[in-house]
Amino acid sequence: MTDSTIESILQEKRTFPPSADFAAAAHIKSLADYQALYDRAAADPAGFWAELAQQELDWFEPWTQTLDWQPPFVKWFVGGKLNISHNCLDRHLATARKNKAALIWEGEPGDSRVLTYAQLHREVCKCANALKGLGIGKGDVVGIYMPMIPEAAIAMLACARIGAPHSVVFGGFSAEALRDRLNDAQCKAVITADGGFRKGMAVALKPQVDKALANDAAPSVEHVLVVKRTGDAIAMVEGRDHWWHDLQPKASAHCPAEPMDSEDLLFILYTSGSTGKPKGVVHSTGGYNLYTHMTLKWAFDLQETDIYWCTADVGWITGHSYIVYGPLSNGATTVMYEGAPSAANPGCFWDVIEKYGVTIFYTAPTAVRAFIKMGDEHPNARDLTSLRLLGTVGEPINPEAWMWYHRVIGAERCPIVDTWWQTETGGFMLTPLPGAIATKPGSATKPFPGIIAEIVDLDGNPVPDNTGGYLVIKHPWPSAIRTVFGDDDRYRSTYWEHIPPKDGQYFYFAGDGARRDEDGYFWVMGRVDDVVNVSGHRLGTMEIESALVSHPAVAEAAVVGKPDDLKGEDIVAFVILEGEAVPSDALATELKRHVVSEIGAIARPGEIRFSEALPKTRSGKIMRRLLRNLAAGQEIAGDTSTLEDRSVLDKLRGGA
Ligand code: 7RM
Repeated sequence: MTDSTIESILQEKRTFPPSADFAAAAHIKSLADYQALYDRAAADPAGFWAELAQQELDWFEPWTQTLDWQPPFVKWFVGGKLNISHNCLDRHLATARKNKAALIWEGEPGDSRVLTYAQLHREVCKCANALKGLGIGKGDVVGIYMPMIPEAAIAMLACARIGAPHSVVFGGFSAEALRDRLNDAQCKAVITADGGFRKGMAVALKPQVDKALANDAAPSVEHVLVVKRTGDAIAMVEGRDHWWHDLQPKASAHCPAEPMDSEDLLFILYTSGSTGKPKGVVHSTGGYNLYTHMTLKWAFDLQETDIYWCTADVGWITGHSYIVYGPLSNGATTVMYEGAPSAANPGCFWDVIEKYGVTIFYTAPTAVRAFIKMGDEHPNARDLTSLRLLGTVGEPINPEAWMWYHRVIGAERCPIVDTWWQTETGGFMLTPLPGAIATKPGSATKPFPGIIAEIVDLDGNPVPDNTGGYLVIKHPWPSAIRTVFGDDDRYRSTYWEHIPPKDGQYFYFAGDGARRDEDGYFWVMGRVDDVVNVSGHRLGTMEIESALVSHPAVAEAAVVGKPDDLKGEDIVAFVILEGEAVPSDALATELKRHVVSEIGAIARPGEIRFSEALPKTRSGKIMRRLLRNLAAGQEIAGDTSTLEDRSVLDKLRGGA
């Protein structure tokens, strides 16, 4: 965040209570109702969730134990059997939802498609059978590397249906990043497309898969299933590669959902941390189904007639939980959009809202800021009166952007639901319940019922109101990360050891700094670890450094975030070159391109700064805090006594 953002958040005093009309029709209608739910859940979390799981989901077999908490490992609804694809599809078919739109898709060059629940169920069953035909079954991990097309959701639900955990890799990741993820999860198959459309241009995907699999570099992968989307010519490897349009029509539309254990692995999703390679976050079936269902229903006050649109990509957790599973489990109509905001199409979001009469709209602060820049005339020229609720996620929203969203998009009528959560939490943790909790611009307000959140110091002691500290969660919740795939030690050390357990109390460490005000509202300030948040995308500085160092001209690199008005943060890389290499603009451009090819365009550094040395502690740790000051053009703040060689700072200042 920029200093001015922090300043304005600290001074923010405005509150926006729910309107009487909104509250009267909402699922949770008053602060007293929220408080009662919160207190009930806090007094007996297991009982609270058990009641909801019974009411809201279909179970093939009941569970025998609601919560099994053996810190830091948690299980929910032990022994229960269910299938999330059944809960998202089959159970709606016996109701009036059968012919309701489940998925509305708006493709980039003007394509569109609507699938009713009955149609989506049919497509999912066929895809599930096609996968079975390739020998994919329960427990086999399937990689999904797709553009934003209905087949991405169909593929996810088909995997879930047969008990094959999916591992979705964002379509913007490079072949290298894809290969690492396929290998880590030991994927047996990959579902992809020839390509997709991004800002009006075709972007190739299958050639990236070919590159990832070349020279047997991902030997676990036996099959590649390819959707034809762009129609661009691609190579097909005999025996390995199969066209979706060949297999799908031949497959039977009858495929019973596999009864899954509540704790069976539903999916793996890779996310960045402060050290090492990305972590495979593991989510299991029952708790995840329940929690994404309940949070969407209550925090977005989902009603039967809503047209709900989340602008995320299915490659991120937001797409998993709140484009696919949460909305479909609730029997809602979910909109999926292949496009992205761009100056060339400054009205694109507002066109989609007008075209489909979107009632609930969920996007990221970075998108809001981009649209502010493009001008009010674009939203003002569209009919946005269908909207009744606006959501935001991904990074702290600055009060200026909040107010614009409220005024220009929400016409001062729509509650703004700022949801704080993470890949690891599976669903919203801090969020207003819009009929109950007054909002404050820049605050994700209060914990969802059942979530015990606290701001503590490194010893686990709560800090006073309005004092910065670490955001922790003190009781397990149903959709909590179960482990890091294949690495229980890393799970333990990343989330449970930063703040050591005390008197039997464990602290889930979120990695965010935050404070709580005198009204009990949480204000999340941003990451306290070496993670940068660029346009709401989470990237480990270490991953980018490794990519840079893999270039022959680079000896050493240190990456930090720098405040950016539009993206929240931008990436600045301090680079020390190998002996022969000479700094130049051309080399800087080449290094940026190299990072893009190693990780993907989301990781492209905004700035490369060549330097002769990096500020290090005597134990050899790069002092990123100092680099952050330099990158932001600020004076070096705080203690520099641990610095090994103080002359480095002068060199860096001079060399910048
Ligand atoms: C859903 C998602 C998680 C990190 C998290 C925060 C930041 C997300 C908010 C937010 C302030 C918010 N998953 N973050 N939402 N910060 N207010 N409403 O983004 O795993 O990709 O990122 O994003 O730092 O730790 S994520």
